[in-house]
Amino acid sequence: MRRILVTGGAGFIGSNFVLYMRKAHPEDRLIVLDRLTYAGNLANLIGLEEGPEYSFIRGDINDLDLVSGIFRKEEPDVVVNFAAESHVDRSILGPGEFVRTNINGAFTLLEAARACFGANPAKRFIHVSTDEVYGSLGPEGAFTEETPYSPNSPYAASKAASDHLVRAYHHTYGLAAITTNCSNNYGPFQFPEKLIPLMIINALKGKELPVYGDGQNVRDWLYVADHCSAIDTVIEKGRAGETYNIGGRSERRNIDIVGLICSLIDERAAADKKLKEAYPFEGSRKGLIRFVKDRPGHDRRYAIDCTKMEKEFGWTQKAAFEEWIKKTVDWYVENRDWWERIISGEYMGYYETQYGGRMSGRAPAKG
Ligand code: NAD
Ligand code: TDX
Repeated sequence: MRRILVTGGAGFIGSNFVLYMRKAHPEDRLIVLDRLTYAGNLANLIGLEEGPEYSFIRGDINDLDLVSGIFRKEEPDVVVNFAAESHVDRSILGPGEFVRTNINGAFTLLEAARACFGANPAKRFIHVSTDEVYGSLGPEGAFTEETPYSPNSPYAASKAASDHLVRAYHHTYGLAAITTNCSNNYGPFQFPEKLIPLMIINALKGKELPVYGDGQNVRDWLYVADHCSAIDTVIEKGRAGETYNIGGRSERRNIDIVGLICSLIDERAAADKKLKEAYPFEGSRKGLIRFVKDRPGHDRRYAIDCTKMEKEFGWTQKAAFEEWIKKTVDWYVENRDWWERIISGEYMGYYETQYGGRMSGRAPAKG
């Protein structure tokens, strides 16, 4: 039995990871530490019961006393750090929390891990990072583990800073730390501020669909369960001090994703009388698309080269994008309670700040 401390385990990827591990390794003890910010949601972890296999602790990774106490009491074998402020637009509106959690919080966790794990090679610290640390790509090529860091948003810079700290703790103190850099995730429990859930929810409700700039920006989409299996693989097989890129091998332009979501929802509504009654809409939802003022410093293209994961461990993605985006749309349609509770709260204040002055954008040309 391993004891695994999962920070940020009530967020999108963290909760998917906890549920994934519960099934894949039922013998492990999972300890979730989460501050429950706006993005953390205990409803993501419903069905898990406190006991020998699972505990939830509400707390801040910046709280050294709390974190050190957890390390002493639980004596984890593995830490997986998902806890972060994760939304680029929020980092542009207010970078302070990103520095506090993503840099200082990671530093605090590393300090607690150093005191408890020392240079023990059997005690692993997995730091979950992003492809955004590498900056923006032109039309060709992909980020490898050797690509120099070139972060462009306050979010990306804060993640880059934490990656450097993780590296330094391995090289200086021998901490058995590993960093994973992954591309854009999609799937159940993603907070509605992110592109895919935002577009699904707005399209259902017949609200305008704000596409930044010309909509030609490209992201490399990774289904969240494939990300979870990659982290599981890294925990078991990853080499201390290494970094691993995890990608979806599914590059798509934003405008194409939004168009696809519109078609999927139109089709579902046409086939589902109750859904059509709940969300009446005439015509194609593509008519809701609006090109709006671009995100400042908007990175043009991300793509991950995950050859290292594939060659060293035989890891590969199982989810084909077109199939799993459809399943993701279905999940949001079938779990309206989950997101309706979120969008009725503090989220609307954020939405107004982010989109209120932007919605005068133009619709795409017909055809
Ligand atoms: P999320 O915003 O959905 O969840 C973050 C979680 O961290 C929330 O549960 C929140 O309550 C918690 N948290 C925030 N501050 C905390 C603090 N100070 N102490 C303890 N808990 C705190 O994020 P996500 O999309 O699940 O991302 C998880 C990790 O993966 C992040 O580190 C992010 O940078 C990275 N990542 C995400 C993506 C993506 O597409 N979502 C892609 C690449 C990397
Ligand atoms: O309303 C929108 N309109 C729009 O055109 C939103 C919210 C986004 N976009 C664009 C911006 C990006 O090009 O869609 C793309 C995806 O945007 P986000 O969902 O905000 O993701 P991104 O900025 O690419 O960052 C994500 O992937 C890397 C995660 O949020 C990060 O946590 C992760 O590190």
